[in-house]
Amino acid sequence: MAVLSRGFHGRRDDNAGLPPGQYLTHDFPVLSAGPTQSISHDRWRFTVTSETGERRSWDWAQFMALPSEETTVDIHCVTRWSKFGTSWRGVSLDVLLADVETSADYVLVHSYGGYTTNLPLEDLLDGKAWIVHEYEGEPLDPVHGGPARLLVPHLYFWKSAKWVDGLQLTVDDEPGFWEGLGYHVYGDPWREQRYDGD
Ligand SMILES: Nc1nc2c(c(=O)[nH]1)N[C@H]1C(S)=C(S)[C@@H](COP(=O)(O)O)O[C@H]1N2
Ligand SMILES: [Mo]
Repeated sequence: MAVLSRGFHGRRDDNAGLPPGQYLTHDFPVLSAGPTQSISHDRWRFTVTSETGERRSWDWAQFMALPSEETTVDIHCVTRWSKFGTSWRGVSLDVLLADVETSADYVLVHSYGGYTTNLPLEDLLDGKAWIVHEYEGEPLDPVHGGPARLLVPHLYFWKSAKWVDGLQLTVDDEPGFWEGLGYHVYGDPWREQRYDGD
């Protein structure tokens, strides 16, 4: 009798790995608070600004010359869809922040188009976040934030700013776009921190 491997699909077959209140989706929804930004590689820049106003900036060629890595992660949107095993290529924030001197504890992430989102600096460090420019082996589609977006998979996906253009290091935790509209200041999907006060 043939023994069928139940492990072939692994946990992808069931709800293990799904944070509370989430459902699994296999397509890739697009959620944008405004229009898709169209940023050419010529115009693209990524700038880190410290709390003292010191700046560090990369153009596209400089950014692409940095060591990049592939990462495969599960993502969780606060509108309750989760997607397992998404694979990306990008530059770790550990690389981009390596030479930045700061005593700030928070970051306000800025995007082309004006979107912002906030998080503690430590949530961007130690292999937890990337500026990604490829999805599933292809250049990142503009609807999903191309040419480059932030990827912080351990927090709700609204923290993963599309069309990212910089990080502002801040001493205090300053609410970004959704955080200012009542969403949770931190947004841990495992603790179901959807809204302010959760
Ligand atoms: N610049 C920008 N980044 C953004 C958003 C946005 O509206 N603008 N939406 C956020 C939200 S709520 C989610 S769920 C994800 C959606 O990413 P996707 O459209 O690639 O699925 O992007 C996040 N990053
Ligand atoms: Mo979202």
